[in-house]
Amino acid sequence: MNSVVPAPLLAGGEFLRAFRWLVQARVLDEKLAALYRAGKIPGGGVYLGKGQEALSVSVGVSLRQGDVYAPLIRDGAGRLAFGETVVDALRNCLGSQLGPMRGRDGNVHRGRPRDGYLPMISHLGAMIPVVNGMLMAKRFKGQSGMVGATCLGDGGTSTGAFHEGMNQAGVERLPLVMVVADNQYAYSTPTSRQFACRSLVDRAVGYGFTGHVVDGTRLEDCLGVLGEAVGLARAGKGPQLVVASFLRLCGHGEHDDASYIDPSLKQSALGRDCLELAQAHILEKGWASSQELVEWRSEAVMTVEEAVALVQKEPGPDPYAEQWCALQTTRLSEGGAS
Ligand SMILES: Cc1ncc(C[n+]2csc(CCOP(=O)(O)OP(=O)(O)O)c2C)c(N)n1
Ligand SMILES: [Mg+2]
Repeated sequence: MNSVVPAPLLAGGEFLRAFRWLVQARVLDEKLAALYRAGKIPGGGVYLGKGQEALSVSVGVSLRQGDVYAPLIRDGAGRLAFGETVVDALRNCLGSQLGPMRGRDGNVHRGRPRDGYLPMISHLGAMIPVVNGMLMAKRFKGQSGMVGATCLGDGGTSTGAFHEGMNQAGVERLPLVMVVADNQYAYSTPTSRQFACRSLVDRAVGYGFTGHVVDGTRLEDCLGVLGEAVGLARAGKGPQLVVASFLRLCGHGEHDDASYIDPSLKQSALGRDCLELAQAHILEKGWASSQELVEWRSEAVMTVEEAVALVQKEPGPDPYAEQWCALQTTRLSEGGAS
């Protein structure tokens, strides 16, 4: 059954908290793009979340300690809201030995599994069975009240891993919140070449999930729907599928100019920038002044600049001196020391 419950009214404080993570994530992304163009990112690509931060941050703020979160490449906002620091993100991207993957990764495959924050394997559905496995392990240990959330793009829903993971979560009635970011393209493939159902939320019925749809450009709606979906999963109401619609406001990665994106989509409601809409919402509600919005952005810029200055002085990994475990939490590796 698909949810038709309207999003609950949000208090300003909750909205502003999420908004500030959104701004921090946008500013961090902008810096990463600049560093990439300057040839300062040793590990490869930079993938931005521009346009989908409202959805991403809503996942991060809806989870709590003890939950499992497996973000994907466009989830910088959710990562920060779930507890990743700007310094940790930059250490990973700039190859610092002190980063969460000890300088072995270089972009988005970072995490801290002991904190329930999983390093990404792939963008195309591989994390669903991993989250399912963690939720089942917690269940076998007698733990309850936790939720696992992971994200996927529209293209990722065409994969076998998505089907297997969804089916397993449905059969086991796991507290999984599956968040689909339908950003209209998988690399350059439009959704018309990706699926033939009316909406991806229709798939919820087939897998035994409760389905939710949300306008991913509106932070207030995303917070309401994610809060509801996470609450239902936590209360033992089974797995939840949230499908959010918006447009990817950037290339697939910083190497891609996105010239194939249909210009009419950019002009449509899907093409609105969630950051601009959230700012307008704050001003309309009187929760902050224009001056405060400017100051918050400046603070976010300062946080990023200070972190870059710190991390750029840190050493990279020394291949002769170190053991090859990628994770900083080496006890998670086979035979690893504490
Ligand atoms: C098995 C495999 N095939 C192809 C790729 C390259 N690839 C990474 S992301 C992506 C497109 C994903 O599109 P979507 O799921 O819509 O997510 P979005 O990029 O829009 O966030 C592709 C083709 C890959 N990582 N793995
Ligand atoms: Mg997509």
